[in-house]
Amino acid sequence: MQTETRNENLIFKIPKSLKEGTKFPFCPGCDHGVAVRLVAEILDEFNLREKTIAVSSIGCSVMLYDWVNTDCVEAPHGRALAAATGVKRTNTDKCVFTYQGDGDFASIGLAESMHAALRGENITAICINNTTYGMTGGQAGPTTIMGQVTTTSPTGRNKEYYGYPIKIAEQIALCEGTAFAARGSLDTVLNIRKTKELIKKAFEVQLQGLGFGFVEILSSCPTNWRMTPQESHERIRKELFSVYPLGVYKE
Ligand SMILES: Cc1ncc(C[n+]2csc(CCOP(=O)(O)OP(=O)(O)O)c2C)c(N)n1
Ligand code: SF4
Repeated sequence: MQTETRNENLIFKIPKSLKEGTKFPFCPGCDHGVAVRLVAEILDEFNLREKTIAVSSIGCSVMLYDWVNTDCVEAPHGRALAAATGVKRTNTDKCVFTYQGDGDFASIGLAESMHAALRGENITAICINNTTYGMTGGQAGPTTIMGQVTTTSPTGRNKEYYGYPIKIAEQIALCEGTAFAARGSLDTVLNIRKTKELIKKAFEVQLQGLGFGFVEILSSCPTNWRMTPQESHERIRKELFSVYPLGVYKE
């Protein structure tokens, strides 16, 4: 008779920093789930679960509050980094991070985001760039690329009517208070691994008290892009990498 051998290290486990038994809150194939898991794995690895206060925002990223197994506050409508500033300044021994969409971070809350970086707040900020307002139905957002068709740019984004997209990581890197700014992607396993290293760095600078740590993550929105998950990852490679190059912009 054959004996079954199990290598426990190869069995996928839910990080302790995520609540077990929570229903997957995102659309099938959405990369938000991968991004949240990476953050949770890092909190586990740094043994930060008991010391962390998460700040969720508005948009699909708000689902973080149902899922993360740390203390959490919600600061909707672009105010995540303003709220996180207060949370961190009154709890200097805690690890504080925000989890925001590109619309929340770079349009609705651009002033709050930019000024937190300029002030060098000792906070980690994660921004999911899916080039659209996901939760509200796929409208054009600050990161919608030129020519992209959305529900509010039915003939594609053009400079005359909509202006140009914002390159968030590059802009945040220009702020003097920024200690770390980078852009990763979730389109392949390799890029997921690299993105995890970038998020780790953004937490490390906070733990070392160096200032604002930021990672922008290129992420799919299969529902509003009207694509399969596979096609969405293809789109990231074909259309987004040239506009939003991956890499570290400030360290
Ligand atoms: C000032 C303001 N305008 C509009 C809205 C409506 N709103 C709620 S969620 C959302 C989309 C957020 O999109 P994004 O941050 O890109 O996150 P995603 O849903 O794509 O993850 C919008 C526009 C709002 N909450 N506040
Ligand atoms: S609408 Fe888009 S970003 Fe939001 S959960 Fe669905 S696929 Fe993800």
